[in-house]
Amino acid sequence: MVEKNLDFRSDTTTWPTPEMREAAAKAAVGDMGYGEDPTVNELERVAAEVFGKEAALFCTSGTQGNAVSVLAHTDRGDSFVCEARAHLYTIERGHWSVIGSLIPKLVKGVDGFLPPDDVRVAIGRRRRAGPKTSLLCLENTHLSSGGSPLSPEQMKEDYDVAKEYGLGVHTDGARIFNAAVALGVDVKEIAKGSDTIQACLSKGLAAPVGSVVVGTESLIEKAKYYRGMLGGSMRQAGIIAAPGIIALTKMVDRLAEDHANAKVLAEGLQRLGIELRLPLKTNMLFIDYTGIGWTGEDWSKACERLGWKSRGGAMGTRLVVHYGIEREDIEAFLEGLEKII
Ligand code: TLP
Repeated sequence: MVEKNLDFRSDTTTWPTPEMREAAAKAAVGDMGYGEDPTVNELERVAAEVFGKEAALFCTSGTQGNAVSVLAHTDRGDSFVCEARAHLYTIERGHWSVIGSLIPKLVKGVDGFLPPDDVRVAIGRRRRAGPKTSLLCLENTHLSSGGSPLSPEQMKEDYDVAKEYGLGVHTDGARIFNAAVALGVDVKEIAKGSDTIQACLSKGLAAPVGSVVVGTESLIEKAKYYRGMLGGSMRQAGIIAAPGIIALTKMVDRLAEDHANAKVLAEGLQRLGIELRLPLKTNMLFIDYTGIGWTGEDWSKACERLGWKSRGGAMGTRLVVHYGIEREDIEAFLEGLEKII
């Protein structure tokens, strides 16, 4: 039985599965600072294997995973290239600036994809006199373009440009498994286009806490140093790592259900006159209810009446479909909404 979790705000709101709760309770633990937590070590082994990379690092969150990765690739004062609306640039409190003293060079993406020529221009600009550009950051799926997946071919195109100029590549793969499932490819194929990848365990995969960073031994070693600096060297963390192992080994394929349910939701909303601001690609919808004359407050109140959590913005809002939301819940939501409209 899946515990109902009628919350459209984000897939960060997912609750652990009963199996995860049991695994957490029974997890073997040790001091992670000494490298002695067997469950954390196992999670890192599994993560490296799943992505086909040499090593992995368990981090407290996606933000921490991105921060330690960016720091591992760069020296203070370097610049890095990233998409203009990338989560790590716009939302993560500027760790790259505050801790890394890094200078961002922004490229406007097309559905999250950075056109290779624009990446070249960004790297090349002021190359002789400007700061050293050492890193290209990608985001897959790309949140601001509606959860767009980047294909292995797209990743490779940007990866090749980065390598032409001697840059490292980091991917914010908070939802990289949504990309793999939507594209029907093994995540290893996507991972080939990046030196490090941060993947969240606590979004669609439903683990309660954490992210993994995967990459080469040497980059992971550097990232580990920065994880310690950022307070991420936890102690008996096996308790939170155990659900992470289940996330990686048992929760990936079911993301297809979320994508299918998101499609049912999108079609149902469109029938009611609520538009999609961006094409649906994976598990998130960006909707616009102004066409039916609704305000954000109308939307929030309607959702509250129907027992759902969703915050309406002035022009529309984001709805994320995830574990804990099933087909019948979407259908009941649409029926209720129709009556209110
Ligand atoms: N995204 C969250 C919010 O920003 C709170 C969300 O609800 O979508 N990369 C991407 C693409 C993300 O979407 C997020 C979180 C992160 C990184 C950061 O992960 P956490 O929240 O674990 O630090």
